[in-house]
Amino acid sequence: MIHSLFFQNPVLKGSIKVPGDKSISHRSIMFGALAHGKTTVTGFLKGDDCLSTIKCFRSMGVQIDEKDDEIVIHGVGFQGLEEPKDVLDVGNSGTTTRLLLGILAGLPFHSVVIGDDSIATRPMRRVTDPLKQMGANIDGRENGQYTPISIRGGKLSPIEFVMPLASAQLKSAIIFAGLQAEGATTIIEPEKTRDHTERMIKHFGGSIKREHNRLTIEGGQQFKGQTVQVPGDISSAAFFLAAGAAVKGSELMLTDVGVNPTRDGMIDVLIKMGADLTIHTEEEKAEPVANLLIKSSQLKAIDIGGSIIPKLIDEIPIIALLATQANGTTTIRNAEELKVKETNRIDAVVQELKKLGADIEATEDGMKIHGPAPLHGGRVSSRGDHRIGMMLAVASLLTGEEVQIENFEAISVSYPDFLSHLETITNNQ
Ligand code: SPQ
Repeated sequence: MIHSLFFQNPVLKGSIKVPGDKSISHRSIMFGALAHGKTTVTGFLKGDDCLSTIKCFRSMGVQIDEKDDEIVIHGVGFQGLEEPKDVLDVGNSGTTTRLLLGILAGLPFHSVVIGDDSIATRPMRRVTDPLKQMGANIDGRENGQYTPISIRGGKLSPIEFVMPLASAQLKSAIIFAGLQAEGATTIIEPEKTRDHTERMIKHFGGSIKREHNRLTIEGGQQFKGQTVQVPGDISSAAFFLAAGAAVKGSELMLTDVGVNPTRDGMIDVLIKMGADLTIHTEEEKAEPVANLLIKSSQLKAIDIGGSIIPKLIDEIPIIALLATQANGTTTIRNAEELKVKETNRIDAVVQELKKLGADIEATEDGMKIHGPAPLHGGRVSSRGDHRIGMMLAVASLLTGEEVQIENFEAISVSYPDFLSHLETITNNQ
């Protein structure tokens, strides 16, 4: 589907409540299923990815009721999960794939995990290799690198695992396997990655120890059903934070946004770039939450790299767009993981933004963006990647011309209401 956007002299005003956090929504279903008793989730993201997670757990015999504003999971514990009668289809969701493999690794039945064409290109050996080392029987294309992946779980042994890359999905998969192993599993992260899995273990009555970047998890823990409140997704808010910062005369309030310190790199970047951002922190619950007020201002180029990268990895496409409007050259380094996301996000960002007039170049592990550059209309493509689609929609606000976006429907993976939210804050209807 091609979507045409045209905003003449837009000014963004108003308030938006972005949808629930995708990472937390996935984990709420998983922990709800693995706990005993009822879990009620509010603020759940009903995007395609999280709905895939629901479908997979229903296929393993878990009753999950979808109500208007809440999801109720009737948890069965690890041992209560049943062998699925059909393949487990994760759709476009890397998080579902990798975390699910960690859960399946310890379950005494056979299952096959498949996904869409994008999932079939995403590397899985990072997860399947250590899970095999722990005792799971796993196979897949290219020795377990790509889906379809078949798995017969088994008795797991704990390992001490030094993660070869900073990935919350890899860490979480090993945590789920560690919860089923006999004894203590240790995981050492090269950089701190999002810690929603660890927070949820504690929220569901379990324990996990952290000393610096070293995590220790005991096998055999039992979880009890809980109430989970999912905060707004900072990765979705990022599109409006960038739009509010870059579109002249704008003033936007984003309410109830999750500001977990392992996810808030976008806030640091905005502040360093000179954005006019005010943070009103709310009372801290299982996850910290804030209201964010953004006003437009002149932005300056910055260097982004090192330990901040895992805190803003999914925001790099929209940060790159923001950098096209900043004074000077912005450099993004240490972001080679972008090459194995829903698309190669380095190529996608550089090539699609160039079509709109950006002065941007790809580097080995990131990109360089020279600003400020006037953007113009044109025909671009999301390449089937939700974050590229939404970044290009925000870019259209800066062109004053028509921008046609191919495969725009990909945005439903994480933000089905994105367009209607964009329209409510623009003044050209
Ligand atoms: O689920 P998926 O497709 O991997 O989603 C993405 C995204 O942009 O929404 C990445 F493409 O987010 C990942 C994120 O990049 C979600 C995630 C998580 O919930 O644990 C962790 C990050 O991935 P990784 O590979 O660094 O662990």
